[in-house]
This record gives sequence, structure tokens and C-alpha cells, in this order.
Amino acid sequence: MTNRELQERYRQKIEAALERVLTFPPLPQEEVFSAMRYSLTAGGKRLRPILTLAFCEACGGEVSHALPFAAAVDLIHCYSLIHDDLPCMDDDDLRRGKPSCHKKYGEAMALLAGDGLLTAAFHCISNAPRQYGTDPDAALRAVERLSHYAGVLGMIGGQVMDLAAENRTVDADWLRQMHEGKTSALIQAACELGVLAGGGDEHDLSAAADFGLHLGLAFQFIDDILDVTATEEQLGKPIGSDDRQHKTTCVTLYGLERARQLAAESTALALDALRHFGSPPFLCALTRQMLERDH
Ligand code: GRG
Repeated sequence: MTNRELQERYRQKIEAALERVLTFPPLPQEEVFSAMRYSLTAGGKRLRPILTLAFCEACGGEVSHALPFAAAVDLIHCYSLIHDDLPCMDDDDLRRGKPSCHKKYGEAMALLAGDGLLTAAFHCISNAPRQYGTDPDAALRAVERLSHYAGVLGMIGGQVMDLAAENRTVDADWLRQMHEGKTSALIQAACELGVLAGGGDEHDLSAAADFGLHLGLAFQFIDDILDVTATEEQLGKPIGSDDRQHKTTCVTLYGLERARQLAAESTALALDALRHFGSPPFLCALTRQMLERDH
């Protein structure tokens, strides 16, 4: 099977797991389910849940054991994007080429849909021992790791630093810490949860966290670069939003050429971290693919 075919196979399994999370009988709360489904099925790359499945396999586990963890990570990712687009945050009207959740459902429903996805993520993991026969200790540890990385010391903390950086110039240390929180943290969670599902040990967790940190930084560098070099059609969201909000990015701080070098250096560090797992070809290819991405 080629790497592309394996990626597609992972994607289909993730979509099916998410579909199970989103299937509800007709209820008076239909509108919030509809808003959750709208954003969750809008066509994201599914990078994070794919990493969860791939790390599970890299640790010798079965992909089916990682599905509830992978779904949980993508539910949190989707909630963060809905909230990020709200007028009180980045105020973006377009996401993945479609009206953002609040544009379609209104602000209150978008806020609740994000909250609903966040809550569903932790239900998904804590219910996994009952629904999928997941090891309860692994599920408990997964809740701990995911809540750490998604919380104020991780993704939310990164967003707080992002808001505080609007309309002022921040230095390289600030930018790095902000990127680690906003972007690397959830990617680290995705990788660590794969290790937990695959029965990996503390050394595996630490190597997965190291990989996620560097892949996340490379991913964010490319995101900053695409914000000035890509088209709205490619990205499916407005371009130049960093500039409009007077945000410091790796492009404004270092220039395009150095930003590209930094992305390549972080990619190399991510590939180094994969050596702990015997450099699985799929994960190596995915890591390189993220450096070349155009959306
Ligand atoms: C916690 C209130 C609250 C909001 C969350 C953390 C956060 C706010 C927002 C982060 C949003 C953001 C733009 C993070 C940077 C990471 C990033 C580049 C996300 C886009 O990820 P992709 O490209 O998205 O994987 P797709 O659409 O492919 O799923």
C-alpha cells in the first residue's frame, strides 16, 4: 500500500468514527448537532487524528484501538477552529472554503457547537473502555494528556498569547512559545494518544512529544508563510489575516526566506525524533508532505 493509500485508509476510518459520534436520534437540540456536524465534516486535512492512528501502529498497536482517541483529538481541533473564527477572536467569515460556523448558525450556536465538540471529545475517550474495550488506564492517561495539551498551559495558553500579541510586535521567544501552545500542543497530544493506544511506554511518549513539538512548529511556520503566499481558494479562508490584525508572525519577524529555512529545520528535527520509532516510512513521508503543503 502506498503512503497516500494508507493516509486515505486512515481518513476513512476517522470519518466513520466521527460519524458515530455525530449520530443522534431526532432531538429538540438538533440545531447544535447540525452546527457541530457542519464544521466537523467541512473537509479538514485530519492531520492530527491520522497521527494518532500512525503512532499507535508505530508502537505495534491496532488502529481500531486508537479510533476513539483520534476522534477526540479532531473534535478538539474542530472546536478550536470554530471559536478561533468568532468575532471576539479572529473574526473570520470563511473556513475550509465555506462560511464559518457562526456565519451559518449565528454566534451563540457556534459557541455552543464548539463547547459541544470539546465536551464530546472527553466523552469519547472516557466511554472508550465500555464501547471499544480500551484499557481503562490508557483512557484515563489519555484524558490527562489531552486536557493538559488543550488547556491553558497548551492550546488555550497559545491563543491567549496570540490575542495579547495583536497590534504590537513580539520577540522571537514570545512567538515560539505562542506557536508551541497554539499549534504544537494539540499535535503533541495526537501523537501521545496514539502511543497510549498502542501500548507504548514513557520513552515512546517522550519521543512522540518531541516529534509533535517540531512538526507543530514547522506546520505553523508554513501556515504563516501561506498566509502571505497562497490564494484564498487554496486555503479556503481569507489570506493576509495576520497582516490585517497586525500580528507578528515568523514571516514578519524573519522574512520569507528565513521562515522557509526554519520550517525545514523544524521538519528535520521532527524526522530525527521519528528515529526512536525506527523512522516509519508513513510518518516520515507525512512529515515531509506537511513542509510542501499548499493549504
Ligand atoms: C480555546 C477559545 C479557544 C479557542 C481556540 C487555539 C485556538 C483557539 C485556535 C487555534 C486556531 C489556530 C488557527 C491554530 C493554529 C493551528 C492551525 C494552523 C490550525 C489549522 O489546522 P489545519 O490546517 O486545519 O490542520 P484543517 O482545516 O486542515 O483541519
